[in-house]
Amino acid sequence: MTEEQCDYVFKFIIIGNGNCGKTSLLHHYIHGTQIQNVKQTLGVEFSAKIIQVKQKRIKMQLWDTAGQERYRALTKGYYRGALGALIVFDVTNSDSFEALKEWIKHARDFSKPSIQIIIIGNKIDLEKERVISQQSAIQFCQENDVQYIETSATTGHQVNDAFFQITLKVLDLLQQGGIDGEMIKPKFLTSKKVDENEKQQQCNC
Ligand SMILES: Nc1nc2c(ncn2[C@@H]2O[C@H](COP(=O)(O)OP(=O)(O)OP(=O)(O)O)[C@@H](O)[C@H]2O)c(=O)[nH]1
Ligand SMILES: [Mg+2]
Repeated sequence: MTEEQCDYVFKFIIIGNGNCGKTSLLHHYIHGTQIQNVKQTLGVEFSAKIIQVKQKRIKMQLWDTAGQERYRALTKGYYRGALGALIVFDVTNSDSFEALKEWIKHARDFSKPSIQIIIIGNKIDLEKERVISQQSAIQFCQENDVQYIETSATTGHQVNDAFFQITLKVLDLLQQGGIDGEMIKPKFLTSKKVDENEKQQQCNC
């Protein structure tokens, strides 16, 4: 299926502290396998996947960002237009959990307050090293009005569900009238509009 055959294009950002498994999760989602020798993301990497949800064909644009502090200024530039954020933390790392509040704020400040958010507690295969309980993560997410799911990019546990659920949330918001439908049509539908806008801008000069 090509983008032209899709009903909508949704932009998603994948954010969270470095080393919590963002790239590994995305790789598992796209390829269905565990990534080998994953490298720290430098800046931002783009992937895409087309899925069908509630009889709608959706192209997911997936922007995997570097979690390292030094890339923060660069990655913020990619939040614009995102309809959904997958915010990942590592259940074996309390710093990554404590940083969630700031990541949620970034998502809402640098895209739109209406951005849909799912928090992903990753690396649940490392049971013995776990320091953030499921209960405390659920409580945090309830208090901050965001969804929660636990995954393992190593075993693949609930990886598809995480991406599916955030897409569903965006689609629900769209169907409730909370998103401007014009903004999310496939490129071939909007390119004409862009051309017209460009012409108009030229005329005004
Ligand atoms: N055991 C286990 N290890 C994982 C899991 N997910 C990722 N890892 C490991 O965690 C390390 C970091 O994974 P990445 O996917 O590079 O993390 P990231 O969030 O993309 O990191 P940055 O690109 O630096 O922001 C790698 O060694 C992975 O193999 C998981 O679910 N379980
Ligand atoms: Mg990465």
